[in-house]
Amino acid sequence: MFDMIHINQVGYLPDSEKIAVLPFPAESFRVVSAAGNTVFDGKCTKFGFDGNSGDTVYKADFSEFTTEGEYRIASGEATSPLFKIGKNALDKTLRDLIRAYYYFRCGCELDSEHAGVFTHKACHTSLASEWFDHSVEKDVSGGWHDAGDYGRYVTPGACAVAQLMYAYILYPNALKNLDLNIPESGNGMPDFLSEVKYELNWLMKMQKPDGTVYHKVSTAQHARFVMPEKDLGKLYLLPVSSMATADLAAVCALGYRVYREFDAEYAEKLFETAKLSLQWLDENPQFIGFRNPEGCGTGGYGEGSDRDNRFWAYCEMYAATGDEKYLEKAKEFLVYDFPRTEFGVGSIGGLGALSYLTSGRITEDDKLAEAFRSMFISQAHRLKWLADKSGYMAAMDEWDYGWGSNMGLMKHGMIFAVCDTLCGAHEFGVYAKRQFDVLMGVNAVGVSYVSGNGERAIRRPHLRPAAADGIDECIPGMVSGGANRRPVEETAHKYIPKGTPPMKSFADVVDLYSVNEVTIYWNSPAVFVAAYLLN
Ligand code: 9MR
Ligand code: ZN
Repeated sequence: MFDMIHINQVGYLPDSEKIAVLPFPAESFRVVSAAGNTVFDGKCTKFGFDGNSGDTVYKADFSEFTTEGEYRIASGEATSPLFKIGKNALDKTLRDLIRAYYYFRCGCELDSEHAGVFTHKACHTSLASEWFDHSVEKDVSGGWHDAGDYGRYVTPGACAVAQLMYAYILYPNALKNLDLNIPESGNGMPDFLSEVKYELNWLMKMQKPDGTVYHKVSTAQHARFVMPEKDLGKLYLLPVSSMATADLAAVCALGYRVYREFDAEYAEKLFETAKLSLQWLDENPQFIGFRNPEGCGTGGYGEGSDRDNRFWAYCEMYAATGDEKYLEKAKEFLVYDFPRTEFGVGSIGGLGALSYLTSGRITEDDKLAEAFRSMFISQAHRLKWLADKSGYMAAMDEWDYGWGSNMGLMKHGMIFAVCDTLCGAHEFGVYAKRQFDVLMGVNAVGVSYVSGNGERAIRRPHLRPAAADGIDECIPGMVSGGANRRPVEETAHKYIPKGTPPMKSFADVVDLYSVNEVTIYWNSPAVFVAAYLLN
């Protein structure tokens, strides 16, 4: 085993904090240029034992070195992957993280002009039938595949587009002028919003005339590892849920706020869609959960309650309209004790709080706004405490290393960013950056969890097109689920021996869906954090 130095493998903005982690005893380190010259010398500091990795780590802080260029960190014989220092060091990563959504698109051809080598024919374009009444057929083509599988599920889709729209609301400078090279490029709307619109259009198709919303559309079982256009199984619309109904109302009301300035007619359509679902929610307070019916094996995304979803929907409608009756409704849900700082999937009340704080409707000593801010701040204090006691500066406890742990990591980054941007708690900003560094390689396996970004980036995610396309190179910009201390696959122990510490419970292996899958709602919090850093 060779010694490896862990670093953000894409790099650092010149003035940003820069800390490499060495999981072995070291007194000093060097910053070495790509050409092999030492350009900076520094002393390491001992951090000590890190429980989640089992490593005793040393840190190399070279924040004061700001010269743009490409470097490695070296100490003795050990080196780090190559990384950049520069104003543009993170640009490709942000763009790739967003362009990943183009690769997730369903229902259209991905052509070589926009997809490069990762083309495929239009997929999943046939009509879908209701699961319990096949005679009811509907066109619900479009949207993004959820993940490594080809299902399209409303609640995770709503969560992803909401996080993306909030990234846009809070960090427009990083996003509005991006040229994403998608078919809509040049149409007068920021490319970022055109990509998000692709999913919103699909979400609206999932609404029934009475305002309720189908929970998902998928084949009965997950497809084999084939290209999407080869997945020709019959498509089914699965029963409506009150979570899907509330989430659709919420994202459409949010979309109304975001798209109004670019396309009034589209914004109006979003608004009418939101109103229809919200009206159903008003008249139907009962919880309609979701469980896969017998014979359906695709993603379930069940939830135990819809109160957070309903709370979020009313908050968004208030933000969209300023109508106090929606605010009163939202407040009614605050008697329940769902988390107020969760940005989804599954628990989404934090988006209601974000909605209120960004509504432009809060007054100077607004009590509710104060309450939401202090909830974000107290959550950030807890997370800061975790990050400070982590050798890798990860705001993660042992239990956070479960299925999709990188979503948790990035959502914690979002909390820190929100504290800086909306709560006046600027001391948390650097912690958002540190979570991003962890994702990009400052972690116990020395892996960049974003495909195509970093010398040691993941290459074999559990992603059907990436595995079936016969192309060795991986589709870029995909965020892997990451370390999972309880992988569910029978073969997992071959790659991750029993007793492996939580932060090391990772393997870049296509079969391990509970470790190395990718999803639209694991990319979205990473987009949010990267946009925060680049705004
Ligand atoms: O992300 C989900 C994870 O939290 C659950 O434990 C797991 C099992 O229900 O399902 C995950 O979601 C998957 C979904 O069911 C289907 N698409 C891929 C998702 C990520 O693995
Ligand atoms: Zn498809």
